[in-house]
Amino acid sequence: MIDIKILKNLYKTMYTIRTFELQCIKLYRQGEIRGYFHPYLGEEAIAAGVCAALGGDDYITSTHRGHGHCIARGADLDRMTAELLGKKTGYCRGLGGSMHIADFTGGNLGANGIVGGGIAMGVGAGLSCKTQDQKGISVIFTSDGASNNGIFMESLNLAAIWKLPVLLVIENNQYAVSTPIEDSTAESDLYKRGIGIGVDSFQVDGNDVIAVYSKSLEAVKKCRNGQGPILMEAKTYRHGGHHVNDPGLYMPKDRLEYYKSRDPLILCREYLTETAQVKQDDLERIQQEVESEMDQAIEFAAKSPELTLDEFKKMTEVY
Ligand SMILES: Cc1ncc(C[n+]2csc(CCOP(=O)(O)OP(=O)(O)O)c2C)c(N)n1
Ligand SMILES: [Mg+2]
Repeated sequence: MIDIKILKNLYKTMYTIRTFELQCIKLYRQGEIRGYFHPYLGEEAIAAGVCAALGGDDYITSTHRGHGHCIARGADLDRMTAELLGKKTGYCRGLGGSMHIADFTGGNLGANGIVGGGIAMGVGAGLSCKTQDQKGISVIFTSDGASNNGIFMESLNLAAIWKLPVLLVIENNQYAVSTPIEDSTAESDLYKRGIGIGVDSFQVDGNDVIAVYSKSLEAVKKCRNGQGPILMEAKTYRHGGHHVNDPGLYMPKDRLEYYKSRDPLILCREYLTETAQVKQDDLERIQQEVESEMDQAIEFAAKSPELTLDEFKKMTEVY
C-alpha cells in the first residue's frame, strides 16, 4: 500500500485545490477577480496524482484550467491568490492572472490561454532536459479539445522520434466548451492516438487519485530511464460549465450526477478511512489547516497593492 503520509498529502492537495477554487469563485462573483476563470472542480485527482510523482527538477506546462496544476506543483496560496486578484505580490506581479500564472521556481512554465499552447513548449522543455543532461522530465498537462489541434500530434511525434523524457497528460473531461467529445472525434479513447505513432499510451480513471498517482509513478520512472515519451489519458468530467459564468445546461443531468457521485475527494476520503484506516479526525484537521491557509491568503492578497503605473513602465522598459 502507498505510504500513509503520501496518501494524506494527496488528499490535502486535492482539498487545497477545491478550497482555492470555491473561494476564488466567490471573489470572482464579488468582482474582485476579473477576466475569465475556468474551474478545475471535479478534476483535482489528475493534478494531485501526477504532481505527487514528480521531483524538484521536473517541469510542467499547464492549460487555461491551470490553478490545480499550480497548487499541486507546490505554489504558495498567498502569491497565487494575489496573482488572481491582480496584485503586485502575485507570481507574475498581477499581470498574468488566472490563465497566465507561472512559477518558475517550482518548474511550472505556465498556464496558457491558447488551447494546446503548452504542448510544444513542454516538448521543448523535454528536449532541453535530454540535450543538456538535466535530471528532470517534462510533464505536459493538456485537454481533449486541445488534442484535436495539429500541434498535439506534431509535438508528440517529435517527442517519440527523439525519445524525450516527456509525460503528456490528456485531461479528458469530455467537453470542449459545450461540444461533447462524441461530436468532435469518432474515437473518444484519446490514448489510442499515441499507439499509432509508437508512443507507450494508456488510460486511467482521472477521478481516482490513487490510480493516477500509481500510474504516474510508473510513467515518470520510464521517462527517467529513457523510455519516454508516455501518453496518459485521464478520464474525468467537469462539475459545471466551461467557465465560471457558464451554467453548463447542456450537460446531461444524470451523467453529471454520476460523476459527482464519483467526486475525487469523496473517493479518496473513502479509501483513506476504509482501506488505509485514517481517522476522520485526521482528515478534519487537514481540512481546517487548508481553510485557515486560504483565509490567510485572501487577507494577504486583499491587503497587497497593485503595481503602480511607474513600476509597470519601468518593467516594460527592460523589454
Ligand atoms: C487555439 C485556441 N482555440 C480556441 C480557443 C477558445 N477556447 C478556450 S477553451 C476552449 C475549449 C477547450 O476544451 P478542452 O481542450 O477540452 O479543455 P477544457 O476546457 O475542457 O479543460 C476553447 C475552444 C482558444 N483559447 N485557443
Ligand atoms: Mg475538455
